[in-house]
Amino acid sequence: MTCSDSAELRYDWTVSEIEALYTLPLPELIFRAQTMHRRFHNPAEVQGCTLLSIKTGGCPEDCAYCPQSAHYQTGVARHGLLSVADTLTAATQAKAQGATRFCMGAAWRDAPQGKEFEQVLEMVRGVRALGLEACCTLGMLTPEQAQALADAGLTAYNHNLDTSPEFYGEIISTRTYDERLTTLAHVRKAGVTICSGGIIGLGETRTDRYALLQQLATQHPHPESVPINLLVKVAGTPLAEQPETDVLEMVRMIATARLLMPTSMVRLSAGRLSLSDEAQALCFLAGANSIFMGDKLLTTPNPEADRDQTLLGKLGLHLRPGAELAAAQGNR
Ligand code: SAM
Ligand code: DTB
Ligand code: SF4
Repeated sequence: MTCSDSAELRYDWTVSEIEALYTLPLPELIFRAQTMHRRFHNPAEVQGCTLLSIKTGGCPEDCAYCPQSAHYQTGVARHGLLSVADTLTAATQAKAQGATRFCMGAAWRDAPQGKEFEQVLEMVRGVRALGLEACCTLGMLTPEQAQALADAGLTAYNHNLDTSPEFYGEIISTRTYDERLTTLAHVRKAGVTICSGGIIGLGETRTDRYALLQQLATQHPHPESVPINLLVKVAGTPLAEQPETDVLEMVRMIATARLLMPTSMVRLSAGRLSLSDEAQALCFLAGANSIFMGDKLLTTPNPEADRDQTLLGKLGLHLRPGAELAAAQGNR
């Protein structure tokens, strides 16, 4: 990115400006988003990320969408912290399947102190040693924990804002929006990049989506990574019977995120099993440039690897090469 490009980035977006973009005629919105996308990213390239649930279920938080909350009976089997060896085996497989980012998720309210945290640091060092980007999502962090993760080489910390400040209390009662923002500030201060986005389909209004996007796009710098999730409805959670969300809302959300945060990775995250190939193609046209690969997200299903290979092949898109391959290609 050149200085003149970065000078164009804005951090003062108003809700009415965001609404004006989100509600553009769809072809115009996609055209503008794709034009912006091409200024900062390779339009034929998609980053593959792989998720691993390193600690599953039994979470004390009550996030209404989440199969891992201890407040709901969802049938998700609880599992304590995985070993470093098992985690690195999964990371090695992810790399072999073309992923360049490995994301480790733990169903904790806040990251623990002591031995378990040391184990996570060891995982981060191991993932980085494989040449992969390492991302963690462990709940709330203290400034010291954020620094320790930075020192271990963590690339990114995922901590979603999920929805608007106004609607947040309808979805989660066990923590506040401000607590979320505080952890993000600790992560930023430690020099780890931020992965923060949200979910659509929770019963929020479009205005809630504009407000979420405003929260993200007024951070300075913007989150380097913005995952946009479509609710995966899980039996036993309060949102199990939520009405279907029009997939074009996902496209509008991605396109608007791309326009507001041009240099960020916009990740087409949970919910791809509800999207046709055509809907996913529209998401890529709208500026999404990353997907989660592999047949499982954290606890819910995701498209099989061969279906994704076929989809990317049909669209003429390719996975972003890993650092080793990119260096080899550069040396040719
Ligand atoms: N406990 C950590 C936290 O909340 O930050 C990390 C794990 S949590 C599963 C990470 C994100 O996954 C949530 O913030 C939410 O946006 C997304 N997520 C969880 N359940 C989902 C579902 N059923 N459908 C779509 N996205 C979901
Ligand atoms: C994000 O925004 N989505 C991913 C990742 N960040 C950690 C998680 C999606 C989880 C979907 C529900 C599940 O599989 O448990
Ligand atoms: Fe816990 Fe995260 Fe699920 Fe909320 S989203 S219940 S914090 S694992």
